[in-house]
Amino acid sequence: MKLLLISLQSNANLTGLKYIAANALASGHDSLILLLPGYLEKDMSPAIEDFIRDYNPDLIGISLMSIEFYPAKNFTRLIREKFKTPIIWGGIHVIIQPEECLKYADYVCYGEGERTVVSLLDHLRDKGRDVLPEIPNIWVKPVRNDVSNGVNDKVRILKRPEAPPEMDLDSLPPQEYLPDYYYVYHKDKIYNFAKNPHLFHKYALYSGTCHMLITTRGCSLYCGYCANSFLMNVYGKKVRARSVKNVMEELKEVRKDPHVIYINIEDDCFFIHSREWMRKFRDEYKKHIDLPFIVRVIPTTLDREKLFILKEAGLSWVIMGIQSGSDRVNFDIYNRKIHFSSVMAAAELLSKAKVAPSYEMIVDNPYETEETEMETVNAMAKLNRPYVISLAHLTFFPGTPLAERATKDNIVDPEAYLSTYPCNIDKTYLNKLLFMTPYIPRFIIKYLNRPAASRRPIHSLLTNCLSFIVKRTIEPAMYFFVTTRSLGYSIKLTSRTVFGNWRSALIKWLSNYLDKGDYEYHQRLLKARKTMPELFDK
Ligand code: B12
Repeated sequence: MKLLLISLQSNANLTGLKYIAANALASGHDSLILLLPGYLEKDMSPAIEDFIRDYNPDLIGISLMSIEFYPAKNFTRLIREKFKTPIIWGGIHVIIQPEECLKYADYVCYGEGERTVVSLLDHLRDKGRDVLPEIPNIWVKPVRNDVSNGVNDKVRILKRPEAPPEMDLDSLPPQEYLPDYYYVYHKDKIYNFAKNPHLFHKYALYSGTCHMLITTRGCSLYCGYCANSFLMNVYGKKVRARSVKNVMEELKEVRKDPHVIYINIEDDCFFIHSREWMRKFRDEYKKHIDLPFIVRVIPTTLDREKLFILKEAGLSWVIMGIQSGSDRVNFDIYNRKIHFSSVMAAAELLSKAKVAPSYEMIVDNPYETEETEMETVNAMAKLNRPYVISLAHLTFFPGTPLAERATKDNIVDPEAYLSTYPCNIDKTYLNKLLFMTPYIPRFIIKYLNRPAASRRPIHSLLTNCLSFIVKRTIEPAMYFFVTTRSLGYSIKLTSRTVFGNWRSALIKWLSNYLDKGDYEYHQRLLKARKTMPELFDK
């Protein structure tokens, strides 16, 4: 059977779909992945239509995060206009809104897709489409959707029981860096990525110089804003881990591509691995991979010994979620039971290990007060330097405890999360100041960090000027400095990173320069609201 997997994400980093495709292939089916970066057009391009017709899939799978809901709804309509192929939707948005998604797809996958999709392909092959599948994780509607006649949302939904999450992650074929079954729609044509690596480098994050992987699934925290707090209800609380051997199998293949100069481990909490795992990882990684790498850490799990083991293996960047400098906000609003004192201790360790620290903060939270925002600026100014900071706009994803609270309190537009890009943050005085905390002298921060009532025009002027300069010059310079420092000031490693990454560095600098967040996505959405208003109807 032939499976066509589609992503409408704007970049080419697709972990989940690569896993699904690899597993379908290993189970004797055929599979292709097609990336349609941000496709939100009224009509289907002839190149895409020809591609689907030539491949003639038995099943089309669409993967979506919430931000891709409108593009997925639109593209499903376009498929229905031309083809009769059954469509399954999967991904995080489907897990949080299965019933809504089933208005558009024939099937939705309520959970992990690797084995589920194979069971569905087997079912379609053996019993045909008219027999309703009874497959764990697959929700289905007895009557076929017909988008041209309106959606059949009145029809009873058959919810099949959930499949247990994959406990043995090692049993899944590892994802590849650039599989030969991966295609992209670019300038009205479809290209095979492996045959056109320059295109993969164009669409992949960090120009494809970074291979992204996950070594665990799940998280040890239950933060009120995070999808993990919802996923725990589906997958359970246990964090599932891959073995070092299995991770190395993936990385050894990736290492063969000279374009890859960094490894980016995307786990929510990499430090959940035992010290023994870390030691084994260090030995194997140094021997076979020996590239700088990035991990994410929860402040309370940052163990000194593990950190130094990883440092010996080549750890370069550590991304740590702090979210707020106010314990009140972290505890009472985010349900994140981490005192700022633990953050300070973790930051001190990172500073001793001379890794490059990047701290993630959540802003634009309607529950915050000016006082808690100022507290955050104060707290962040106390952390060991150097570090860089990234701010994300608080998005209320349905299903999360915080979204439920905000809906009850009536302070959030329940549809906003479908078009909110976290990098588009509000340009408020205190957000600008927070962004500058790692880069400007502390006495200036102290001088500027004051409530609106006591601010004078000079404060706003100074903050605006400094923020302009910091974004365009000091922040990029700091990135360069912390990277170089984390690489032990090695000229070889630094020049490889700088030259290898020049394109993504330039793009980041330009987007900082223009200060527009994800401008392109917003423009596309605005245009679609005019040309296809029906797409946005409930
Ligand atoms: C790695 C990661 C990324 C990577 C790669 C994403 C990818 N598509 O692979 C990158 C860096 C690109 C990324 C970007 C963003 N991310 Co992100 N990301 C993650 C993270 C940490 C892990 C995802 C992952 O690899 N999981 C492991 C794989 C195996 O699982 P999976 O992707 O869920 O896929 C499985 C199932 O969902 C299902 N499935 C998936 N697709 C399909 C399709 C079909 C047909 C079927 C049947 C099944 C199926 O089967 C898969 C295999 O088991 C999650 C957190 C989390 N815990 O999920 C956040 C998360 C998914 N990201 C999130 C967000 C908000 C974003 C951004 C919008 C914002 C940002 N942080 O910048 C951007 C948007 C990207 C875009 N659209 O352009 C949110 C999404 C919430 C939501 N409701 O949409 C999450 C959940 C984190 C959170 N804040 O709660 N992200």
